[in-house]
Amino acid sequence: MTARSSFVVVANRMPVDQVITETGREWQRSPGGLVTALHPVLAARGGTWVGWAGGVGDAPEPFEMEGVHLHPVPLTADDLERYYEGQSNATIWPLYHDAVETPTYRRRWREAYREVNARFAAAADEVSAHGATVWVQDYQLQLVPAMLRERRPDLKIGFFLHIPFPPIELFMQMPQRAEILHGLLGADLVGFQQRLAAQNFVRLARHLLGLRYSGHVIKVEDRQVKSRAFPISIDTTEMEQLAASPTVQARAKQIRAELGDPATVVLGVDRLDYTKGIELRLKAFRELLAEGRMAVPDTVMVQVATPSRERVEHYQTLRLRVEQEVGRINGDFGRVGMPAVHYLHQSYNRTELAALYVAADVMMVTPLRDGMNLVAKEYVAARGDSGGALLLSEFAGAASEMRQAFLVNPYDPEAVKEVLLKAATVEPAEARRRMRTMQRQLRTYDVNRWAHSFLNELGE
Ligand code: GDG
Repeated sequence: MTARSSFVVVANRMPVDQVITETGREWQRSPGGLVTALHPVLAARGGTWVGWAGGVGDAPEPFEMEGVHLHPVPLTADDLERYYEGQSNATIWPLYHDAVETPTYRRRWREAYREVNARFAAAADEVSAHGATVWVQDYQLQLVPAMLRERRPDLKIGFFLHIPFPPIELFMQMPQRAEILHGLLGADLVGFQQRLAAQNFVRLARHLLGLRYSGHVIKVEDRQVKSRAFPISIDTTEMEQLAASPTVQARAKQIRAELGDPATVVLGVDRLDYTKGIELRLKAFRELLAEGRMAVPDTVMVQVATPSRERVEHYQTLRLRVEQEVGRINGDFGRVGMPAVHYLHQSYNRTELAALYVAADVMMVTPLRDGMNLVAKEYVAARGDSGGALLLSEFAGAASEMRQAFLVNPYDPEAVKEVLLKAATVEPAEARRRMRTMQRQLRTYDVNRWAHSFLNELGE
């Protein structure tokens, strides 16, 4: 008999990873803001997290960890290929990011997406107590709200989209468009990163389904669906404390020394994803070196590109292009023991990431489109010394809040170069002023605040 909870989170991934220890395999809570924010709410209410535990075939039995019930949903190898890599990451992901890569449409992927969403909805139904609040997360599960409401009209259902929501013209390409829209409209509250996205959604409901709306409330039969923006944030205190710790401070110094104590360290930290604008960042750096406006070893670049979605074709070709560009820059401008770009296709722990943030003079965050971009926020929180400069794309959700960053249009190569030079040579007093304003904002609006605003609006 499964325990039923009054608060349930449904997400593609469970917030835990299986690790191998001396005593065998065990589960560990995975790092990340979403988990940190939701854990207290879940623990206080004996809540349940429904999600995929990783791996294919049979799912582990439901278990409990740190006061939270975990309810794994199984995925087969076919599901993984069609629902996850296919429909989620080769259709929806590129389409919702302004189609910066061409989305691929496949009937079999759509069918798998429907089947897997139904499986998640059934699991959420199973663990939800009467009248429970269920919070569904992200683009992999857009059909779940309606599927769940169909089974359980007693539930209060919220949905949050972590990635951008596209303009109507782009959304209309999708073969499954009405089904997805109906799916989302099964929620009582649909949350987005940005106000414009929430507005797009309301207008789309009228355009595609002829639904009436007033302000941010859409009328769906006898119900009301609210569409609002809730910009996500980070656990600001945690990052501030981590970055200020003696271990991180010492490691940051060591990193600078290992880089040859350059005057300027330029940093990029991203999942290796074509939306993140890694190539344009490298090209800007190459051209500045070629024009003699920057020079090695005075300036060096570090690019962490965490491996991501490696079986999806767009990601394989991106990796080739990025590595070719890195090779070209180092071939042209590096010297023995002194590369211009330190490229790291690896995943790091939080301590090392924080040390990189502390070590960097300019943080380049240049996505072509991004729901929010937490790296930008983490960098700012990590700079307790109020040093450093954040170069930020106007197309990241974070740009709406972080107006004191060095904002740039990533599609304009000359602008990227100018702004990079400006950020690298900013007067310390001005850099501090910019940083402090952004830090104040991050301290008030952290990830806890985000979760609570959403849940309040949902009527919790
Ligand atoms: C999606 C949306 C939205 C990166 N490398 C390592 C590592 N990271 C961590 C960062 C940061 C997170 O991963 C990445 O978050 P982002 O927000 O930058 O980007 P997405 O992964 O695309 O996230 C995005 C977000 O959802 C939340 O709503 O902001 O727009 O696309 O926290 O620090 N963490 C560790 N090792 C690494 O090598 N431990």
